[in-house]
Amino acid sequence: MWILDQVTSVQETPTPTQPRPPVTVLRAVNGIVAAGLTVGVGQLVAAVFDRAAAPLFAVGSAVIDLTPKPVRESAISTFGTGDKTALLVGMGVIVALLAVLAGVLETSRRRWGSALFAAFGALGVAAAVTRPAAGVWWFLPTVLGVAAGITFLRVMAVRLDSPATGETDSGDAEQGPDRRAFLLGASGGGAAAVVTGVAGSALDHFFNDVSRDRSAFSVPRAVNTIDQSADDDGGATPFVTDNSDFYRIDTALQPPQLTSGAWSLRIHGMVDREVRIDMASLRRMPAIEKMVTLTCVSNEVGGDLIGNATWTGYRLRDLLAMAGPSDDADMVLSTSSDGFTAGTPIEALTDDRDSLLAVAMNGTPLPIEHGYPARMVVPGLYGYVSATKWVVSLEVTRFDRAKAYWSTRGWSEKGPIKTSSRIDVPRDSATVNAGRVAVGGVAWAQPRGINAVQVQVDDGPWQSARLLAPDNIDTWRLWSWDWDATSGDHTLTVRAIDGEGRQQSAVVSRPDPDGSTGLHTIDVSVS
Ligand SMILES: Nc1nc2c(c(=O)[nH]1)N[C@H]1C(S)=C(S)[C@@H](COP(=O)(O)O)O[C@H]1N2
Ligand SMILES: [Mo]
Repeated sequence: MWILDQVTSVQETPTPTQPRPPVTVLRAVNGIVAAGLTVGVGQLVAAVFDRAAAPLFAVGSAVIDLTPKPVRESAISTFGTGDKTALLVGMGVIVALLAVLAGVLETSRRRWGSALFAAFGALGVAAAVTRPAAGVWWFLPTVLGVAAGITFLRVMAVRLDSPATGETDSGDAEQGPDRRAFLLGASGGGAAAVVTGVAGSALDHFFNDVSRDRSAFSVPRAVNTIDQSADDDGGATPFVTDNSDFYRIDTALQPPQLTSGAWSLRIHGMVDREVRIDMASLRRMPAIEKMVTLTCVSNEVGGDLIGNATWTGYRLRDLLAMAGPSDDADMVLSTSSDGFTAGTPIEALTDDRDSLLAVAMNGTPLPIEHGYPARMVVPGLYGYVSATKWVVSLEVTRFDRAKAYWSTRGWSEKGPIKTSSRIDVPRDSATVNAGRVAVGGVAWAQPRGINAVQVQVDDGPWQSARLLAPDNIDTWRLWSWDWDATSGDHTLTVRAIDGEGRQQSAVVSRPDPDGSTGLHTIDVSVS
């Protein structure tokens, strides 16, 4: 009878013009909108302090710092320099799934969704306040964001569980929630999420974006001039890498925004006197220009985490001398404004290789993602132990006292660059016509330089490639070789001999802990 009543009452309900979404879907929507509001309010509040204090940003940065080495390596080899986009997309998906879960769980009687929000809020707060650069207020964006999210989630959950008003006389429970009121609230919440998010990024742009500062930055004139002319003839790869093509590797989810006026470099630790140098005093010193090829320790054999540029900057030797480093010191721990650190042997910064505090790259102010307004450039060492971008502090110390970012994550303390070489043309798996085929690529062994490059076809003899100008010990060297290709499938292998006469290692080893080895080979079909 009771069931019959139900059926009857449902049948008596006027058929809606559109199919109505089940309540569970509405609950899921509630969770999504509440999460959007959390993120939006978090962005907005963070814009006032620091974008890095925003909940998603803080959690993403913490994830980067806590990522185990094998995962990081596979992320870099899968996504390359798109690893951050991949992380953001992945986080977005996870947040959306959690939001749906929280929405479905939250009812007027059960506050499980709110609890989930609070738990992840606590995680966000923990991530924000433990960031190396965190200020005392960095908990606020997450707390206010989560408060907004939970309030919304709660109000809407209660609304979903109360019957539609105005139809209280009969069968109200079967009417379900007032969907119109819910959708109104959800659109309002969604709009608020978008408005706070957009306002947050606009404010962040207004307060924190340094592109205008960068455009106004004039590149200092160097006291020396270098010969920029490169013999690109037969070169498969440009000798100088365009800034826009230069590989980017760092732990920053978004590059730090540091104006040249706000920037200063503190030199401290085992020194006679601590010094702080701002941009104005830096610019009174003589600037020099130098071509240096940067190389990432994560580069696989044949990989492209390497680039060559002309850097303009100031000798780190002179800057360190102002502070008077102690003879007992053997390391300089450089710190970036976002807390990244690198530990560099002090002699690499004080010997005659002219390590730089660079402010310009290929004649333009440093691109923001390459360290604006100042970074280190040290010939001969992998980037992770030397090339600190957005550098703000140099602590003169010892390897037995201080540990740098990657040295605490399973990478070697020291990172001299290993001799390596790469074939750029033909491409791997290419098909070429029989006859004369131009083979070419790059070889590097900074700061020893390259003496020779040799190419092998299948198991044949090693044959000398032509080395192109210029011949710098701190940059890569372009090479080319004319191949008289015969039809069939062939394998080409390249190897380099460094400036000290040592052959590149053919032993295959992974990038960690101190750089990959092995010879680059490509397969070519000749028709
Ligand atoms: N602040 C900061 N500087 C950094 C890093 C970083 O994660 N943060 N990564 C280093 C690494 S591992 C490399 S290989 C070089 C890459 O410099 P690029 O991005 O300008 O090519 O920067 C180095 N400097
Ligand atoms: Mo690197």
